[in-house]
Amino acid sequence: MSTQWFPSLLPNNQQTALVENNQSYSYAELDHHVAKFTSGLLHGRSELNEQRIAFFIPASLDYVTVLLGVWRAGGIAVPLNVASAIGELEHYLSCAQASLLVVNPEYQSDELRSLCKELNISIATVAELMAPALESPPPRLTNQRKALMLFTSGTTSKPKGVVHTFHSLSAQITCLLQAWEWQNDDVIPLFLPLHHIHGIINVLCCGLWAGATVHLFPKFDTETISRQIAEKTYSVFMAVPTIYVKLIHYFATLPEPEVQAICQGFAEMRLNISGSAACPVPLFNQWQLLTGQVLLERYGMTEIGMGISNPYHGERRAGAVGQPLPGVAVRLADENNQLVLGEGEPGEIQIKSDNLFLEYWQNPKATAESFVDGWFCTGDMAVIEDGYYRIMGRTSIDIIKSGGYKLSALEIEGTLLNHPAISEVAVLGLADETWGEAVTAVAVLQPNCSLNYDELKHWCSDKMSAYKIPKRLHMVEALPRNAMGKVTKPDLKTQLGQV
Ligand code: MLC
Ligand code: AMP
Repeated sequence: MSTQWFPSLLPNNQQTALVENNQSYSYAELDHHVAKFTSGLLHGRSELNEQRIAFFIPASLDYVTVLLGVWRAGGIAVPLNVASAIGELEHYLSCAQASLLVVNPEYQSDELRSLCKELNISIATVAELMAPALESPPPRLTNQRKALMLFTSGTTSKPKGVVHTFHSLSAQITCLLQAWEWQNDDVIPLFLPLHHIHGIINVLCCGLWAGATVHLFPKFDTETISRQIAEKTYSVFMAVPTIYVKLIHYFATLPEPEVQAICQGFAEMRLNISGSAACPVPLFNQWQLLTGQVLLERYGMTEIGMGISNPYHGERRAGAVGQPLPGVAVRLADENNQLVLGEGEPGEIQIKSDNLFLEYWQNPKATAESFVDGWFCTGDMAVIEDGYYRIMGRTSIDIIKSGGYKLSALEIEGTLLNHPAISEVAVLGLADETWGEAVTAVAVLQPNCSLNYDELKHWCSDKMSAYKIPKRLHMVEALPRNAMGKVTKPDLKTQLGQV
């Protein structure tokens, strides 16, 4: 296993690197694509000097070509959520000050073109950028160079750009290759969104660095993926809990022999992983009952990569996330930042590791505020029980986890307040069997106005990514507020029947 940064060192062999729509691409072919794209991107320059190259491309050979090509050329890759609304894209592109947006031909809407024109950003497809591969090797870059910018919802209203370096990404990948024993004969389906660390690092980059095979899907296509599983195509499966729930719901629609075949496909894999959100204990148990697989649950975050994991060998405990990964130091601290040392006592998870992000893009204040004495404060609460960490929740009620996506209640409230019928609104995450938490809006209407759920959903559809749109709407006369006028969301949750 190479300890160097892999995009410049893809093996020149015939092993299958990627499969897209039944078309296979060997590592040699991928390398050649990336070389041509890098050449076109450089366009005679020696390197990109950390220019931000954004891309708006679903999981595909093109996506991988752009990601690796930008890294080879010395740019910062900014993969964008392909489900974004135009207003969200405007924020990402202007915050990153991207110089170029690489798009799929079918994603080049007039709206996107005029946005790029307004922001002075060039726009091109992968095919347009391809050029004959350079004879000379790609530029040599130090591993402190900035490599990747991902947008994450914080407690503040607008998503911040989380910047990782080649160093932090290499540390994250090598740590997982070791902990989960990646092999070059592994085959893994990749259906997770490719603007988040889970899909990009845990699946795609680990797979490619290990020399394994990654099957690309633009979204979670239950039927096709289940068929492949029944045919024993895959050895490893990584997903958010919602996907395991959706699979179980899907099984209920199938004849028994088909369910048996899919479950047998899972049974024969070497590893099933769950993460990005809490895996409920009943789900963990049900999965084991159906497939024989003991889910390996792990805990991570955009800023830290993966931090804590149940073991590959040894006890994988339901409801717990296990122990710190190799190279990750974890401590728990109370609200006064005093270390919590006893088992069973809750504290905020704080992390020190080579895996950590470098900074929030052009936001030194937010970066500094997220560290205490060199420890990154995750905002997640945990306890240690019998040597394993168990996540208890988050310090902020304004962070919602829905189907593995981290959402800012304040960002959604900010948009909903523009609705002409809404006078006041509070957004909450309420417990939900499928999504973990379901985005719920509680609104006070303007005098003489009315609003129903379908109207709200329709109004939201071009203003936010579909998965942020509230799943429920409650109307109230007034929101509960404390003496300072702040909405007391825990009271609101209680009013809605949740503790
Ligand atoms: C889709 N929908 C969601 C949703 N995903 N609603 C709430 N929360 C979500 N996460 C809605 C759509 O808007 C649509 O609504 C309906 O569900 C069907 O959409 P779909 O696209 O067909 O859904 P599906 O493909 O089933 O998507 C579900 C999912 C997806 C679970 C596959 O959400 C997903 O890929 N989640 C993973 C996110 C992830 O990778 N997070 C990792 C972040 S990194 P309607 O009303 O129009 O029908 C991180 C660090 C770490 O957290 O530790 O990993
Ligand atoms: P993101 O900012 O999108 O990377 O999401 C990171 C957040 O996901 C963490 O801060 C946790 O709140 C949550 N998370 C990730 N893995 C788990 C897990 N196994 N259990 C509970 N929460 C998790």
